[in-house]
Amino acid sequence: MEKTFLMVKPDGVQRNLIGEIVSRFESKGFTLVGGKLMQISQELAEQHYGEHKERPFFGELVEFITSGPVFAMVWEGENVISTARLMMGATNPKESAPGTIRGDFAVTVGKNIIHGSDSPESAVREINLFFKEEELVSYDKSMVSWIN
Ligand code: DAT
Ligand code: MG
Repeated sequence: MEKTFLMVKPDGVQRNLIGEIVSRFESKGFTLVGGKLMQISQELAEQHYGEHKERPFFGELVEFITSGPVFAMVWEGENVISTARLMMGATNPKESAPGTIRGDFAVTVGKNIIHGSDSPESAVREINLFFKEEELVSYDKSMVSWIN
């Protein structure tokens, strides 16, 4: 089953949105298979956002993502990578639709509440960057047959 890496960023944790965000993915019908509250190190932040190294906002991005605890998660489900991106909304909250997480809770691109892998390749890379294999659980929910 497809897996993705999702993370409530420091602004989402400070704004008490962990529960709201977990609830949205649970209600949708996805399965949480790993999760932890953690402080991201400078090194992990630079690795995680490596693709943006040359962008002018890279320094701010690393500073922000290390500015407080994050809630890192792995979610499983059919098409979870692309569906989670839709549920998150556009990167810039100025453009994210109401009903999406960023559309409902965020105002500026620098504090946009949630991260989610954007492709199968980045999902594998990010899951492995944040989680050890033994931190992920594989289990069935009896209700899955009512979803898929
Ligand atoms: P996403 O988080 O939707 O995958 P991204 O990978 O393009 O978006 O960028 C990573 C994060 O960097 C994004 O969530 C917020 C920040 N960011 C992106 N574009 C930015 C910009 N123009 N100015 C400031 N921060 C930006
Ligand atoms: Mg991205």
